[in-house]
Amino acid sequence: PPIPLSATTSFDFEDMPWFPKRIQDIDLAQNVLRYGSALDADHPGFKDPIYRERREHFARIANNHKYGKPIPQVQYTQEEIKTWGTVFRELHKRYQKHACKEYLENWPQLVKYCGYREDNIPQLQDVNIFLKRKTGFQLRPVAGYLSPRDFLSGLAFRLFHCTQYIRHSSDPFYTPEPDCCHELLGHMPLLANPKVPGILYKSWCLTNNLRYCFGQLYFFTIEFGLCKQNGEMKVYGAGLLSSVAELEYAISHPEKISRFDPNVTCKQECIITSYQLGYWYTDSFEEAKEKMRAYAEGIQRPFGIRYNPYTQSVEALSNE
Ligand code: NLE
Ligand code: FE2
Repeated sequence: PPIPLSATTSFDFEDMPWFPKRIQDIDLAQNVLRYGSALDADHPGFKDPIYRERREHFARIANNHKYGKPIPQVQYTQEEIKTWGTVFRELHKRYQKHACKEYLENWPQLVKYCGYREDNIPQLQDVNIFLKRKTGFQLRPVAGYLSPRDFLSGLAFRLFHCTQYIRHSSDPFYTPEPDCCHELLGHMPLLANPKVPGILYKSWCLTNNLRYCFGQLYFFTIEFGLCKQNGEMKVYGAGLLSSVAELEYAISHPEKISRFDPNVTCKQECIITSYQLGYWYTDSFEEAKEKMRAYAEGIQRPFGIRYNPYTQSVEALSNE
């Protein structure tokens, strides 16, 4: 079994590209890839100066955040709450039939403890406190699409990066970026489920040379995955569970849904600005976890790595 590297061994983290070793190092791993505070031209909010200003406000909250500080409360506008309400109502009609059971299980608690309602956008800090207690996950505000590397690094410390702004009101049913509807309705119910985290979230991280592939697998499971339950196809991917339009699209195109196989799936291109070219399913939710575990075990690394939950830091281990 791996043993901690002692001072006498020559292995040195300095030989590796930098990555966070302690939870507070995550403050230094915040490369927002797209949009951020400067929106791209094809974004529905690009021509709306009020929306852009609002996004600046959210970007400031995210950029000023330091690990351990509470996430500031946000006073959402009437228009923002209306957009949320539309998304919430329309998705709700579909969840009973299409969402996997692990997703549905936590709704009553999210309503009770986090203010999940059609007329209220839950506050990230309330969800943060709830999650910490349920599964040990913590949230951190982020200004937009985070680079996969930084996003996966956060997961190593059970830190999930969450956007806090909402999509533009002109298109409530699909947005290319993550937004609070996506985080709160897509991700939180599964992150709050103690049966789920484990391998699906945990060991993405710290596989420096293979992060790219892990990014793809994360994308086609956690973001867009499906699984069978009682013989029926169910959705667990957050990108589908937060988009009325793509959810409808995916479930009405069974020919686009193939059996998940990490070695095949990781070659498929991730599409960020429109629907996916294909989706992947497993025969059960557990099968997705098992396949990921097996895949992660097969990876060759120059050193082993262990997360120390007491110090919330990572330690290198000799592979001998
Ligand atoms: N397309 C999704 C939605 O409209 O909710 C967001 C995807 C974020 C990866
Ligand atoms: Fe997501």
